[in-house]
Amino acid sequence: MGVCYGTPQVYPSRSSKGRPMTTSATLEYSVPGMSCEHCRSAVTEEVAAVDGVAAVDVDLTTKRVRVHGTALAPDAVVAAIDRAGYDAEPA
Ligand SMILES: [Cu+2]
Repeated sequence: MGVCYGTPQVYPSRSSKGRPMTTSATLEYSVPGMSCEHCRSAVTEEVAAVDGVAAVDVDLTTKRVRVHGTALAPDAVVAAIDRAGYDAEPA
């Protein structure tokens, strides 16, 4: 006995839509040596060249540098600030 209703329909799974495994993050540093627009552009220029950096925010009032990006390497950011001529402390 038994009735065959045909092959069951199989819907293709769409779950393999791959997204890159990168998480965006913001790093913040205290750079007390910054005092003017020149400092701001020097730091911005160096940090913007670091891999993964999407945006650099320099606040001269609080002497903070905020770095936005994906897969950021904190060491590389600190090194870039150092290249610009300033000391960065984790904030
Ligand atoms: Cu300056």
